[in-house]
Amino acid sequence: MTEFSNSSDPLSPLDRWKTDIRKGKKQLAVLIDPDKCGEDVLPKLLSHLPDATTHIFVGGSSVAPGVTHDLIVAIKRLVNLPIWIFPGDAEQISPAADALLFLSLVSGDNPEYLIRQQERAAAQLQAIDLFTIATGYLLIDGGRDSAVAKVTKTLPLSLNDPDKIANRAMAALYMGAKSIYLEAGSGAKNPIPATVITRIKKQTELPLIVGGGLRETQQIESAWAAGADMVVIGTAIEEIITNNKIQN
Ligand code: 1GP
Repeated sequence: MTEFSNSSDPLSPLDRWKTDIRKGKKQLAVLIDPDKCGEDVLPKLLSHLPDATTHIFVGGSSVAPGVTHDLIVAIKRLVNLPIWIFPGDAEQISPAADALLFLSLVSGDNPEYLIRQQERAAAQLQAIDLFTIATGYLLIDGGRDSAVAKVTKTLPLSLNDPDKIANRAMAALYMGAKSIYLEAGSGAKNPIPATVITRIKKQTELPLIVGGGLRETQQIESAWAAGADMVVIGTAIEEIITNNKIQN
């Protein structure tokens, strides 16, 4: 692993992001799940990215080995946006990406997603050139069962205990996290509330990613206004394909 990204940007992906944060530039990441988006529909999907899109995230809860890499290579041929891996597990690492969110699921108590997957990832990262962003990943109750909870066999943090959410995020900071990801779960009924976003941003002062259940422009702008530095949308974009809204 080196400190440099694959792009021509002299700044690392993290330093670029922090610079943008200082300038007040909010980020929008579109999540592409290799399980739900094959290379056949990719050109149509990418041609319908929101204008505000700054990043592409690639990853899913259960993706077969090799699929993520091939999809990243295909995306790179079609768009000139930074591609960050948002991995469901260590099989989704690819040197073709610009950065890897090195996640630790600190909301849960399952060692598989606190250190074991990370151990597998570390074994691979020593042999490739991929920039990593250590990220404390917190699953918070979004009002609906989530794939993350199911796959990781962890419970989301309750909104009734905001101190616990804050303490888990602070624990991630003290363990060396460079960013925090507040996740309501893909397709969440209730996105992360503004009060939680504001508190976690204020307390950790780390670059903050927020996702899960965001589909309207107004919701995205509210998350940014509350303190999110980067907002992630997945389902809303996937529906462009599944609803056959894209014309040939
Ligand atoms: C899931 O936060 C992301 O990990 C995106 O969620 O699919 O609900 O947009 P949605």
